[in-house]
Amino acid sequence: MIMKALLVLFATLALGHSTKVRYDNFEVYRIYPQNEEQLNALREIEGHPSYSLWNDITHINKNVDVMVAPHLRNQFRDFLCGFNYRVWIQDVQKLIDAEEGPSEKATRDLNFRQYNDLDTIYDWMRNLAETYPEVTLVEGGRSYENRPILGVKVSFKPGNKIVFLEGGIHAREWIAPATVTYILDQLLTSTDPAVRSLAESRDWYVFPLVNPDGYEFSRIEDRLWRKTRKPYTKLCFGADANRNWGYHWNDGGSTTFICADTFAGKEAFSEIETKTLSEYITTIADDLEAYIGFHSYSQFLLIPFGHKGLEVPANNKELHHLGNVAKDAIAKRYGTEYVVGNVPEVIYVASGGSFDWVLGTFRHVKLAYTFELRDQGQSGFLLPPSQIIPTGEETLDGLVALFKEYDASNK
Ligand code: 0X9
Ligand code: ZN
Repeated sequence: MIMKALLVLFATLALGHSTKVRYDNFEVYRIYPQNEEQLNALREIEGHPSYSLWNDITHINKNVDVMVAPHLRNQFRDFLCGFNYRVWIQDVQKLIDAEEGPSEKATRDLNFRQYNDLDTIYDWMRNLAETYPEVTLVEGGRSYENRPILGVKVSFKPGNKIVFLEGGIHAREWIAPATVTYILDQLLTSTDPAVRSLAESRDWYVFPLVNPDGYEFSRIEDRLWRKTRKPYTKLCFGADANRNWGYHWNDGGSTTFICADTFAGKEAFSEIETKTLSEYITTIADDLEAYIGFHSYSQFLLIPFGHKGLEVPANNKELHHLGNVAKDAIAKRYGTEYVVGNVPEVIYVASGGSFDWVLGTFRHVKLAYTFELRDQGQSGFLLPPSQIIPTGEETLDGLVALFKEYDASNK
């Protein structure tokens, strides 16, 4: 988006020579709008080239997180006069730097104390396929820059239904691929009987990085990149890969403004990533029981649908019940609090998401969820790597409980 392009330009110029975007002294404000007037004033930020919204402006008393460049600090604080707000993150770059430990390449064991790059994750997956007879490597599609969308199929026995795990559709949400790989690792190696029984009861199709170009770009160039990477103009790249799917495409909560972070694409499936992945999903759809996507941040467990008009799944009540079972299991381990509900009621209208298309197209799919993983904004997209394992543990607890309850009530 223009906003992003200008921010990037500013941040790059500030550094002088390197091409990597820096966010030194960028602040994130958490603002609580208290009336309609304040909500409308905040909406001005949405279209403003120099501010970056980290979440959406929805309703009164719902926090809005805004990243502000240092040269705009005084102007922005003047604007905030009369608002209820806090400086939530004081220096975005500091959090980015804190994420980068000494990076270790691994093929046998993935290091879950760091965020791994694409090659490391893909090498590890290839290695799993060579190590475990239950694991097969699958290609779910291709990216604009011609990377594979790599997945693994884990199958302990024939005749199982399929659970699809999707991570990394939004590039900057690094905890998503980290959590998906953690869960995959546990499905293969855990000796906990509850995890073993879950692992063996389904076939798992696990795709940690469905937006590989975006992920690499967020590692190498701009940590806060969200979209895919196809060039649309000289300044604006990519579409929101979670607004580009073909069920109620561009029907609320997305835009046709090319430069925006929620750009829906030129048409449904205009992005090769969503097109090829949707074609792949179609080939396994007959046996698909569950489609679960992983994002960050906010600690929400979301239920379809995201488009305008409040359509809900046929088994909406069951999805809420199972979601609440997962929520309780998650809270049990470290006290992490989730909110469960349909997309528009919990966050905002957002159409063209992957799980909307999966459920809208394949009505026999029983379970569709999106996890918005840790945290609640303390670090936002820049979750410290020390939280990868706890996030993985609690999220797996949630899945174990959810499927156990589902199986008990569907005997
Ligand atoms: O806006 C999104 O795509 C997700 N939130 S995020 O902050 N990670 O960008 C919510 C996705 C859920 N909505 C639909 N799938 N419709
Ligand atoms: Zn996301």
